Amino acid sequence: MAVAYIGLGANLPGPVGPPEATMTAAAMRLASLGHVVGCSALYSTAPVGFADQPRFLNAVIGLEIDLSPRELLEVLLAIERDFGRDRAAGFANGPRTLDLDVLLYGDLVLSEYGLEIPHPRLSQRAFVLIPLCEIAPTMRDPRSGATMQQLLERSSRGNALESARADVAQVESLDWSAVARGIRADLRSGFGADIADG
Ligand code: PH2
Ligand code: MG
Ligand code: MG
Repeated sequence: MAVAYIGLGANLPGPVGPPEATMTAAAMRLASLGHVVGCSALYSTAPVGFADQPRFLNAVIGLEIDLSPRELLEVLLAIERDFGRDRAAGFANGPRTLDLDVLLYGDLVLSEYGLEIPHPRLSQRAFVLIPLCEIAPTMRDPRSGATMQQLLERSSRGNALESARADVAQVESLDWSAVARGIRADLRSGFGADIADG
């Protein structure tokens, strides 16, 4: 068993509806893969890397799973496809119906074809670090030894943390809250009860 943190992102409508519907349905799919140890709020984020596209919705979920990193990647790619992701039609940093990234997998450091863990751009991306810090601020990046909180502070040293936070705004979503509450209810009834609320 390992605890993996998965980043979710979406900024195009897909088969189940707008990005908000995709994110909530994808969160339920992820929850079914293992035992959820953390679920962030939903964030509306300014696009990074390619500006001329809609804002993204982003979130992070922590999952205790019984899958190898490669098996997890394959499952995430299959879920992306189920939610309309067409990699042949897309491009790097471009718009997508659903993006599921392995951010961390325990303290594993791995660099293989198509799979780099921790995620290579983890430490630069406020849209990942802010939701990660919400659920696991003291977790350490196995490469640098820095905590997620430290990575967030360092990433926004050039521009102010305030402006990084303005680009990553928590959104109220009844659907997402319902899913997150359901996941937390599972936590309360299971062995993750100590991290249920927050
Ligand atoms: N994903 C990217 C590129 N840029 N920007 C935001 N705000 N959120 C994302 O998830 C995102 C991005 C490539 O995966
Ligand atoms: Mg990504
Ligand atoms: Mg991806």
